[in-house]
Amino acid sequence: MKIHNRAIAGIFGELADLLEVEGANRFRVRAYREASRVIGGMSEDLSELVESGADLTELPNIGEAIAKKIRTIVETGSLPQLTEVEGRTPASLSEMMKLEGLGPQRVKALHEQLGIDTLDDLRAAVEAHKVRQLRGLGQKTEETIRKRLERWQGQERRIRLLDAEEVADPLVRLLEAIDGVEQVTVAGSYRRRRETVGDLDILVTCRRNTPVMDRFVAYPAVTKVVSRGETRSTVHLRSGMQVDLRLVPEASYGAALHYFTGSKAHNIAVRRLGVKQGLKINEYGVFRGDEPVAGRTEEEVYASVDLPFIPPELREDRGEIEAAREGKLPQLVKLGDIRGDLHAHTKESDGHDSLRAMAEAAAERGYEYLAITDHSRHVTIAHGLDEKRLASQIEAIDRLNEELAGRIKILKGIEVDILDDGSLDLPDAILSRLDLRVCSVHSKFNLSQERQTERVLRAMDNPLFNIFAHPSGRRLEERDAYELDLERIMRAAVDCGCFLELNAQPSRLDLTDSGCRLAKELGVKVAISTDAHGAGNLAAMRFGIGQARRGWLEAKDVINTRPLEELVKLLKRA
Ligand code: DGT
Ligand code: CA
Ligand code: CA
Ligand code: ZN
Repeated sequence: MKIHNRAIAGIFGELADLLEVEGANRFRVRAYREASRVIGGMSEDLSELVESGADLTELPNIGEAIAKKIRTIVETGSLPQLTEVEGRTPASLSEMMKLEGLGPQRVKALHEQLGIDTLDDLRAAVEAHKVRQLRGLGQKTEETIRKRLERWQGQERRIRLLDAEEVADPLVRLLEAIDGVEQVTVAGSYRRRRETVGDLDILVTCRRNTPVMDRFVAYPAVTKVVSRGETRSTVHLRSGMQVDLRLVPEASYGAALHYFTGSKAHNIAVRRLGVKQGLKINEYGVFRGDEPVAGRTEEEVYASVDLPFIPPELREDRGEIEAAREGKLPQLVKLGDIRGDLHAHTKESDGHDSLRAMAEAAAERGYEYLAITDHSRHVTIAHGLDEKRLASQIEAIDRLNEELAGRIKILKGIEVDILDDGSLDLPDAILSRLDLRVCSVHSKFNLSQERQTERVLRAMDNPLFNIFAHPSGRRLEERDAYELDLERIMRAAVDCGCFLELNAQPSRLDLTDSGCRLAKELGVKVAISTDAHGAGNLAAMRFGIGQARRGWLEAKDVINTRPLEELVKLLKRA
């Protein structure tokens, strides 16, 4: 496993922030911040570039000194300079900087002029109206800070699955590298592929006297050791994430994995089945009296209550146990079932890569087809395409298809805006020259449910409408879904032969899991699409697959598991 670009960018960003609080040379601070920005926006994988020995100074704004730091990060997973500054600054200052609206400048002023080091200090200063007295802050900022403090405290903080992966990957890699460690598994909501996770639950099996706990609490990203024991420890990481680590004996591994994968509701239901058969099921094993009867594998645990293995994504006590008992578990869709991606952008609108680069990347993933669906003209900030530009893209795709014949088929598409009145943003004449139209709402999110639903239904009346993209418009932890009667939309989609998108971007993931289930129940087929804005981003498909599995979808429920010929037929409504 390798360190992701975003994690590397995060390290430079953190370094810039902390140095700025310290009052370091502003050119240095700017250089690190710039590096963070460049790395965050790159589509190539930086770890791979380092491993292939590429010259990193060819990247914009990356000089020799920063290139060297990048290599250190890729090789060791951390950066000594950051660890050093972190050692000099209280961890609570970094925590304070994560509060929206409080950048390094403000944290520095609060720290130097009011001696504020923690969120608690900050709260006290806000209460005492001291913050408004600082130069450049004032009463309004103080009020904003108060509100944000309240929100910060009130809500259960969850992080998106992608961010959790980026925290988990290097940690798992470090644990696996310890001599004597056998298995490392991230259980909990992470393994169930929930769209957000509260904390990480890691299970480790190892030989006797392996110093797992020592190494775990000494991990450089740990900011606080909450508890430390022989078989269980809990820490907080710099990212704000809590991690629980448990050492479990081989003989209990399956039982522990089952228990800590959850969900709690699923566990309770399984335990209840056990009780009926005179069995006690817990994280140590399955017992009849004091006699252990199972526990080494999860399959054993399920078999002890006469159930087949239930995939983690289904374990929410939403009918999976009944289905398992009746032999009616769904054959969940897998990444390997996917034959292509039906929503992707290029540089023509707001993507980062060329048509050719996107095509190559899709071919490398083994796809049979890729639909290019840039934005339409209404989305001006994304340089949406008008008729003329779309016409030349159509020609470019035709030429590329001749060249790539036999490797991959590029489908001509568009992500066309659904306008306020339910019409589509481009004339039928040009839309009808395309292989498919992905349609979406990018404006007027605040309409009433009735009007928003009517707007989409009207758009679906156009026989050129194929796929309703990111059908809720939400952004996880950022923007709520708009009001929409999804069930009505789905019923109409069945009638007119349209499809709904499950957008695989880790901050979107709409349809939700229950949305997928509703779609299946009503008979609407789903397109799992990445909406990739760069070649590397096609890999987001795994998040869509996770969500689809949570929604009980099978390959037959998903249109982009179909061979090209079948797909093309599905896309012809009339
Ligand atoms: P999260 O972290 O909020 O995203 O969700 P989970 O599911 O990872 O929950 P977490 O971390 O509190 O606990 C991990 C698993 O441990 C959970 O999925 C099931 C199991 N577990 C925790 N507490 C209980 C409990 O009181 N009873 C049972 N049966 N299982 C529990
Ligand atoms: Ca958890
Ligand atoms: Ca936990
Ligand atoms: Zn898009």
